[in-house]
Amino acid sequence: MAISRILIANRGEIALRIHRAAHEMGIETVAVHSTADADAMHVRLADHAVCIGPPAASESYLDTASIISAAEISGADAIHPGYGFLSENAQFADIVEAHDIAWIGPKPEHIRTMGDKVEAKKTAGALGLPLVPGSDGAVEDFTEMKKIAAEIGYPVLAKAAAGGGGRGMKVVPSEDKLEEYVNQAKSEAKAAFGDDRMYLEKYLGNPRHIEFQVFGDGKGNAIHLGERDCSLQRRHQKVLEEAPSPVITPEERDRMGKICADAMADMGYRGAGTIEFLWEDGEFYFIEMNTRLQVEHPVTEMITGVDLVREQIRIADGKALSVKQDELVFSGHAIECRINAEDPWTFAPSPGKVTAYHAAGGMHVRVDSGLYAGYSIPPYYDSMIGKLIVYGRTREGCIMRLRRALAEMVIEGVKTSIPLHEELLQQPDVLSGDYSIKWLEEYLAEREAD
Ligand code: MV4
Repeated sequence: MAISRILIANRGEIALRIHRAAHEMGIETVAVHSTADADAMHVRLADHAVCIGPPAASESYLDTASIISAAEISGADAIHPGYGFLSENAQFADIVEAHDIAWIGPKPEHIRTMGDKVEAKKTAGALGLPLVPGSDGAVEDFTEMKKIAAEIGYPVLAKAAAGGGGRGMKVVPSEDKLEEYVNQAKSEAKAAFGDDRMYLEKYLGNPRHIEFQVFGDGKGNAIHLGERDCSLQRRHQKVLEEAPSPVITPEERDRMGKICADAMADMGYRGAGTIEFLWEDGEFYFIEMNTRLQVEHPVTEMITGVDLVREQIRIADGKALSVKQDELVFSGHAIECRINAEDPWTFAPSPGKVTAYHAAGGMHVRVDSGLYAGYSIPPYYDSMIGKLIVYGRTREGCIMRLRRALAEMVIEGVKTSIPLHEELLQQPDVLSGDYSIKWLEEYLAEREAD
């Protein structure tokens, strides 16, 4: 039976994004929401809405039993998890499938494998992806660790197998600090994940973060949709993303993209995935794979014309990918600015009532947001309230249009990161594309000092 009613197990702009794709395919939607989100735009637009609990995510958006019950009572035949929340929870994916509900996501086994960073790296290496030099799996004792670190060469980076997003990570400058620093990372990992297995990598001092979008049909066919450059980030939160990367040539894109797509075909990967690399001195080094749709997916959609959520739904419905690799054309440039309800100087969250709202528009301008005048941004969740995504035939044209669009945006009543974006788009290094993962935090530290 074809998918006819999708339960959206998420909130905010991504819930709206999924609703839009579903309705364009003639599929009904079920919004599940906490009491704090009863007035959300996607809840109004959805065909059905079920309140699943109080504001705390642990009692609503992360409550698997409530979500499965909502799917059963509303007659949903599929669940889309969006990003965050339950999107990379293999056990939840198992439960969904055990209830004969289509899971709009990767096979649970692949979510599980990639969630364990040691397993992910082993798998990636076996599939032919280039790795950061480091230990072959988790390392137990310090004598062994010192031997491996000496071989790799200091500085090394100790990473938690259960980590990701920068937690349980520590740079070790020299052997005399190894035991102390690894023990710090271990206790952080133990507290955060209940798992303190550690592995070692060569520490890359000034890399870019470049990730490839991939898609598999779960039957041995896979494509790549090029890369995104997400180097501009603060405290592991991306701020602005672009596609293509300013430093990747078409030849390099084809070469690495093919390596990624072949790897996904080999593993029988299903659905959307992102293969994350660090890039330094012209070389790619695999670090992690995300088995979900990502916040920044629209920049890829802008330069390929492919609706990634539509593809996710098609694949979950047993259909083929709607585009073949040799039909894909990468055209022009796209940049996304994440708009957060926060102070653009201190980054303090700024929830509250939106007293006026006007979205930018015009050619090649996309605003993904559930905001409207009179809406109250609840204080319980992530501060991202929308995304402005702009396309141009060239990177320069894209930046000119993005500045124009940012100037058109009106969000009153709360502070937003729009002024930060306007400032960033005046910086010579941003304009030239000459930035690494360190650039933004160094820039903000200088701004602080001035
Ligand atoms: C690294 C690295 C340098 N060398 N691995 C941060 C979170 C996790 N996704 C991997 N991370 C890093 N791994 C080696 N061998 C630097 C980072 C890193 C980082 C990576 C991508 C984007 C932003 C970052 C900010 C700080 C550190």
